[in-house]
Amino acid sequence: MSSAPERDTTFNNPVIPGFHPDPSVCRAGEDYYLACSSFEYFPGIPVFHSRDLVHWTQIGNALDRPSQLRLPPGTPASGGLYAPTLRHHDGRFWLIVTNVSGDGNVLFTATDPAGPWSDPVRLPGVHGIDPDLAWDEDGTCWCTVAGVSQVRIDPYTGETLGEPQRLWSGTPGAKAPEAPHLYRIGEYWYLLIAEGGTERCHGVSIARGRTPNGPFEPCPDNPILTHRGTEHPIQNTGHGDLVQGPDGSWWMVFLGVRPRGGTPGWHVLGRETFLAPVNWTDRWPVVGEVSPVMAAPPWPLEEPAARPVRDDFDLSELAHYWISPRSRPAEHCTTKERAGWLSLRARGGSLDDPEVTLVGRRQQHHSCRTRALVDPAEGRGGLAVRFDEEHHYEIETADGEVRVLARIGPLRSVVASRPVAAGPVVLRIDTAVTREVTEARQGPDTVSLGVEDAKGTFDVLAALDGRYLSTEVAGGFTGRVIGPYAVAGTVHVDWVDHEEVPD
Ligand code: 6LW
Repeated sequence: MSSAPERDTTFNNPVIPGFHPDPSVCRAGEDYYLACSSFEYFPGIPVFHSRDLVHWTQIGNALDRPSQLRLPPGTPASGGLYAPTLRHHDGRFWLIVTNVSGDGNVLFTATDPAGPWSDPVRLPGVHGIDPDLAWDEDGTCWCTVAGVSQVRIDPYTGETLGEPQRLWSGTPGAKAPEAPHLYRIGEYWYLLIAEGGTERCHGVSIARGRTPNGPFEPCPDNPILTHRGTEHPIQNTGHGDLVQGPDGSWWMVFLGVRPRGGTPGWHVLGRETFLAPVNWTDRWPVVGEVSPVMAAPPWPLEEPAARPVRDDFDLSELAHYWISPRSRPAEHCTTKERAGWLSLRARGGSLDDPEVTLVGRRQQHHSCRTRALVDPAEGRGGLAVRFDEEHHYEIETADGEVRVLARIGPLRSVVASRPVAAGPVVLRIDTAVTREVTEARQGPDTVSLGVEDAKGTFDVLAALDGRYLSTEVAGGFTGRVIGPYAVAGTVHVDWVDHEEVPD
């Protein structure tokens, strides 16, 4: 008789690695859905599904058409779409988010969170970022924003009903009370916020009241989550959202970063989504210990979805994880021009420009390998690691030559070049995390860029310090994105491999 399958006793944190910040989670029956910020990238607001809160599969991007998301060329890196809130209410899914470079606060609905989502309902009377939605027993909808203030809205029309009022601004002296989420749990309304700023002082605090409008009494043990001032390998923890597990227990998703290297430590993957258990004492939440490897929750974990290394571009639509800066017009990015290939037609911009033709995916592992078979016969392009327009490394090919270029702030350099045989070429970028810090100023990783010959030998043209493609250097709210691009003519890409290389 076959024995029962071994149950997972642990899970890895982050549960959604790579640049997936500001997570908002909701439960619908036995299904869980989660959405994250996406800033200047199109499509925007990745949506994930899980049955166990641990294994998440991207099922779409909520804003995947220009009528939902306009990010003009003037949208700055880390502008665009800030923190969303995702909720399930009255038989439908609701997503509210701030486009800081466009229409401000906008609200979308869907019957299926995989999409399609509606066109936006604008909320011109709601001022502030990090909008939250909560409904009280009589169906009144409250919209709460960073600061923290609240206004009643009609979620169907976007109309504000009454004047905004200030609720609670967090711990006296703590900066940036933001990311509010309001919950009715038992006899209390709980107001969860982030405070301290999204950097190393980040934390989660909570208050409770008898009505959705307060007054709110702060938890005596605030912050209920922070790693500020610790050696913890997961830093900047904050921006949480609470959800009940399948067994009625409570859990919190939140953002964190994993700095690497010497001091001050550099995080290259952006702010990632983590999970922690929550218990209750005296009707206050107590967040459990957070670690890179966590004890599994007390219910069976699903088999994680297979993640193929190779994307062959055999489908008419791109996989959900491919994103582009600000826009991705079909005439510049298509798999319909050459069957089984991705064709990238340059828009005249380079990686230094806001509207470069680039299709990238979030780097999700500190040590990883990305390879692409690129045919430059009709143009110039290659494979890039992008942080933003001022911070990127790329291996580029055209006219029988490959070259490595680096952009670091005001500095731009052709780091290396060499001739290459005409025809399609395998371009490769490896990132290798700094395993052992032997001196204070050591960077977080090394980014090696080169070509691969027919035998798979990696011919490295340049090995560059990865600190310059990190948030601590580049600034902002995103993380590394890796993928093919075109800067002249049309470049065809047969496949892209992206895989973790065990540390
Ligand atoms: C987001 C705010 C924050 O709106 O950073 O970490 C901003 N928290 O809540 C962008 O992610």
